[in-house]
Amino acid sequence: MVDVLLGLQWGDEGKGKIVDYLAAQYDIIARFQGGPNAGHTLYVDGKKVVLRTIPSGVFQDHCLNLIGNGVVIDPVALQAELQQLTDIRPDVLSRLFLSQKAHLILPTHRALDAASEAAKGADKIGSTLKGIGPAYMDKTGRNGLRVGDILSPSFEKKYEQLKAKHIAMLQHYNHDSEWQNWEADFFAAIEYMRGLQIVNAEYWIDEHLRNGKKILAEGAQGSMLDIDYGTYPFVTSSNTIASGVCNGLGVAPSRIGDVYGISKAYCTRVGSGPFPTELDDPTGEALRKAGNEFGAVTGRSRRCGWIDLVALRYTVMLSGVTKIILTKADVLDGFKSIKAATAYEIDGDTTKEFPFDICTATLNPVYQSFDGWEKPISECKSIQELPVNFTKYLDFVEQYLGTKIAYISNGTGRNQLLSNL
Ligand code: 2SA
Ligand code: MG
Repeated sequence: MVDVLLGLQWGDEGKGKIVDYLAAQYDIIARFQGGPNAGHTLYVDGKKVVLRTIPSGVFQDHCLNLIGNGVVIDPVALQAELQQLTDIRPDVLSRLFLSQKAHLILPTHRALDAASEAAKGADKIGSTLKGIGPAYMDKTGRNGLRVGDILSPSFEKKYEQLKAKHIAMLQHYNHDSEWQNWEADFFAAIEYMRGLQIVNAEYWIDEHLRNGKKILAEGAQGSMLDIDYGTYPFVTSSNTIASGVCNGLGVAPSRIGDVYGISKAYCTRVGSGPFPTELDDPTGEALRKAGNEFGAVTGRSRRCGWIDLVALRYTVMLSGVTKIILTKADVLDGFKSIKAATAYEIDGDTTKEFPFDICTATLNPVYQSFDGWEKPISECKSIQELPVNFTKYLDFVEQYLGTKIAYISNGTGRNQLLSNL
């Protein structure tokens, strides 16, 4: 079976720490969507490492790591990341595999991303500007270049053809860019990638599954950024929910096992777009400070607010989540009172459904309040030690979502993860 781990909010739920913990139980960790817009933070031997394209199993000596066909790869970013990793774990390359069907991010994709965002002005998406959107556009537009193409003698010709199209588009945008200065690095990185293990990934996975290997599919970004079900158009360009695993790895639905959904005990969003429970006040500021809410890739400060159970119930439903993992619960330690949105009030009507017109509706969350807890949960070593008020909050969330909260992360430390199984 292929188990899935994904974010249930707008990204940055703390997936890196959880996948690093769960990786011990798996033989293979596979990324199925997104690209270097992801930032999965791990602490290895006390050192902070941010993974962007590489699966989070690289620090487990027994784990193989696959970058699946649903991922878009920036060769330059991949090479830089791998060089940093091989300093820490020299054997990383022998355990890394790339799908030949994964698409490439070209220098001109990055230029187009910047041009498109600049043209949107105040309506900009808040993209990480890594070229993600334009690369996926070329994929669905049937113009893209894939990893397998780099092994063909006609690669440069295909590259020039696609680049010519991009140059025409950039002229339309009339946007200044230095993409010409990025081409030398791009081709050096392509040469580097030719030395990596490029595989027919759907057969590779099938063979491992037949041999009884356990695979964990590692999601990036979050469910509310899904291209189909997120807060469109303020989303990323891939399917971040569980169904993305089938397309992004070539795995049949009948082979999907557990779906681990990660949610913070509160909520954050980076970039533009609707965020119903956002707190643009001192409480939001206190959450940002306590939770150190700044982007792993771009360093951007994250918007903060209370947990949104309407949105969570929606994403738990979309992915058929079997186990919830609640992260950063300790961040709420210092708060006297904690809230959870249980419904939305829109034009006098109350709903528990996530609405279509989320971008235009005037919406007020309906909140349930909880008393803060008597002692810091960061100090608890087991579920039994948790303060009563925290347990009340936990039970409420579990019942609202109708899904088990299997683990609670109560600090950044690798051992600060309480099992509730
Ligand atoms: P993009 O880059 O074009 O896919 O951006 C489109 C929207 O998706 C959001 N997005 C993210 N949101 C949270 N975390 C992300 N990854 C990094 C991290 C972000 C960072 O893990 O910390 O370092 O700032 C991520 N990637 C994309 C983005 O904000 C847009 O709203
Ligand atoms: Mg992140």
